[in-house]
Amino acid sequence: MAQQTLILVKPDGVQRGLVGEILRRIESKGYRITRMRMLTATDEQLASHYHEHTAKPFYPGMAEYMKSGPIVAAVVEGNRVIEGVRSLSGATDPTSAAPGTIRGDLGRDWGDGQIRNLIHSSDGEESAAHEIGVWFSE
Ligand code: FUP
Repeated sequence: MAQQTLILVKPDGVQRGLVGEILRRIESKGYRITRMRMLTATDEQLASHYHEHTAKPFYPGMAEYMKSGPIVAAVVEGNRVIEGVRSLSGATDPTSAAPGTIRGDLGRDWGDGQIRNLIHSSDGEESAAHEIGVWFSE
């Protein structure tokens, strides 16, 4: 089976009308969307998805941001898709993310202290399997 990754178009991406543009970049690269849903994240889903970050000082603010509106969760497939979608996404900080990446082209600092970087993508096979289970549990 082809490798799978989990992506989230975060609330800023949905609110700004960038779902199509973000998914277009992933599909145009040649990867295949095999599952997709729009939902509003719960505290439980976020705590599981971000289990590595829940004890960090930025977590409460990030959780509020992630619950601030609907998100789009998708499973994306293809050979080396985890590495490929991370590369398309760009660095965590949208101000310094390279031009040509989703975060670099479409994101910025909005001056409220919260990193709003449009997309999440899994960083390894283990996290991809865990995260697919968080957002597609049924
Ligand atoms: P990334 O893998 O690029 O999505 O980034 P990380 O896993 O390091 O961080 C996950 C999310 O935590 C980021 F998208 C934004 C948020 N974060 C903060 O809000 N503040 C920080 O100092 C670091 C990360």
